[in-house]
Amino acid sequence: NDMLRWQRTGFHFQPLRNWMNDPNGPVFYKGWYHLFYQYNCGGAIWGNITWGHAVSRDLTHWLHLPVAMVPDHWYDINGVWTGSATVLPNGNLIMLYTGSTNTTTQVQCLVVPTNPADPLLIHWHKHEANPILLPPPSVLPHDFRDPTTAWTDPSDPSTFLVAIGSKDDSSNRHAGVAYVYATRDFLSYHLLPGVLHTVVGTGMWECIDFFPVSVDGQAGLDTSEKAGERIKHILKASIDDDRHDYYAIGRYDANENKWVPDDAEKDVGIGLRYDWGKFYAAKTFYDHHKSRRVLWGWVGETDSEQTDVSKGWASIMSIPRTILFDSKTGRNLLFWPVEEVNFLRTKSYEFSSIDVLPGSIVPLNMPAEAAQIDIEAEFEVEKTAVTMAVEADVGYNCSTSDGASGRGLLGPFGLLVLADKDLGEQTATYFYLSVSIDGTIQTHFCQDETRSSRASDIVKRVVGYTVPVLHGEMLTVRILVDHSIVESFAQGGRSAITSRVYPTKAFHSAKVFLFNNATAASVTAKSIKIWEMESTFKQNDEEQAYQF
Ligand code: DQQ
Repeated sequence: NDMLRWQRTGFHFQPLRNWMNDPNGPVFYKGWYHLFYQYNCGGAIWGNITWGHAVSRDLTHWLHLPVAMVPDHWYDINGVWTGSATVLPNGNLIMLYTGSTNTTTQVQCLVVPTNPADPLLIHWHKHEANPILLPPPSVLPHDFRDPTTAWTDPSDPSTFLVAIGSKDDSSNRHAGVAYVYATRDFLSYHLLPGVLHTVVGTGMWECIDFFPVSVDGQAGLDTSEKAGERIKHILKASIDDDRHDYYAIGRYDANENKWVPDDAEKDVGIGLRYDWGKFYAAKTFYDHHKSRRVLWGWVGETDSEQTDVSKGWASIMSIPRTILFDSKTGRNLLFWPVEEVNFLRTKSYEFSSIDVLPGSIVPLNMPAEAAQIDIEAEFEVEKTAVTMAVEADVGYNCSTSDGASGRGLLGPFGLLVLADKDLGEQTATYFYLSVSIDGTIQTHFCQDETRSSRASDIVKRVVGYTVPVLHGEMLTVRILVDHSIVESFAQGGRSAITSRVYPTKAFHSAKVFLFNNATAASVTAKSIKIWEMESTFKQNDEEQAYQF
């Protein structure tokens, strides 16, 4: 029906129909960005996993291509699972992926373009030697998957290293593990002694990603960039137990096959997340065309499987995000929509210096339906209210709080999007300040989904975490709203939150409001810019599909 059709996005990547999950093998090759993804050709739920494929010139407009790989060998008959691309020093491209075999053992497989001269990479050849890597004896057959992009061994340029995620349940460790293999030809592999990293209690590590970042925070780095004084390495794991993507910043010593986190308390699986909302199985690639590292994440549905079947599709990809090290804090990454997203901005609306008094709501008047928009807003909190707060809401936690309807001295305040005119439905993106007795201020950045839809068969939560705010900085937020997805970024991307939302009243008449539910602090929205966003797909347009 009309409402379910409306939920399809205008400028996010999604297949024309059916189920999608993890992004696979993203790469820039001969002038085209390629995105592969876990795809079920047969329906809107997980199963029969193939690699869907699409290409783009600009990471925003996509051409759907035929599926790149299907389960057609004993070693991947239960699914062509997640994998990564590696561009070799000679420019050749290879893919490694996990096959789920006829006995559902997880094995690693090699695939190469049938015609490397084809920039669209339509046809793929599974190597005769497959599977090229089996689980080592100590690893269970279901705990060995998702090979990373390979990087060059710094001490031997003809050797490549690949990480694979696993789990170690010996002595009740329930540890996530990253193994590293060395290979010269991608056909025979040698397991390096020890492990790259492991964290007790975090369970299976899916979709590991491992890459360098420059501490100057300027440009992205090639995956093979050697470790050094000005370089740190990021290790990311998708934690199967809680379905979130966790990363940590650390140092890599290739000789020792060891990566060590800067802060053991913020280790992989227990510390920072790429995104505090619905976002999983993410993967980066180095875009040598624009010298940047780009992140894709799978944003699943939070409605019921039955609804997914009725609408005929499930899942969206996040907006591709550039990743940089935050040289100002030195403790986190920055996630920001790729610059090409700005080129989709059309009509704009600007507001400035709007005072939002404690307990008030201010509509932002825009003539059009605000269902496909990009918002940038800056807030300033009344200083005296903050300095007079002796102690306020220490221990506040987005996920256990009352969300946007709660009332504290210094929060919540922010924006309501996809709201209907009487606010029966609304998705709130907000800040909330807490002050401890010694005067330390913590800023929480949260998204409240609990009133995003009147429908009941939906998971609705308050999500978010604290975000670093440096002295003299305003509170800033960017929100991408696209029908059934709200992607928010605070403080230039120090924190990101993605929500899936399914308005039943606000659809076709979505509005934007400012709100301040604090009891003590007045808030000024210093500047707000809202852009309508161009559609990159025509809704349900079969013509967009590649003809062959
Ligand atoms: N999805 C794939 C696996 C991976 C999981 C199967 C993560 O390779 O571990 O569809 O979502």
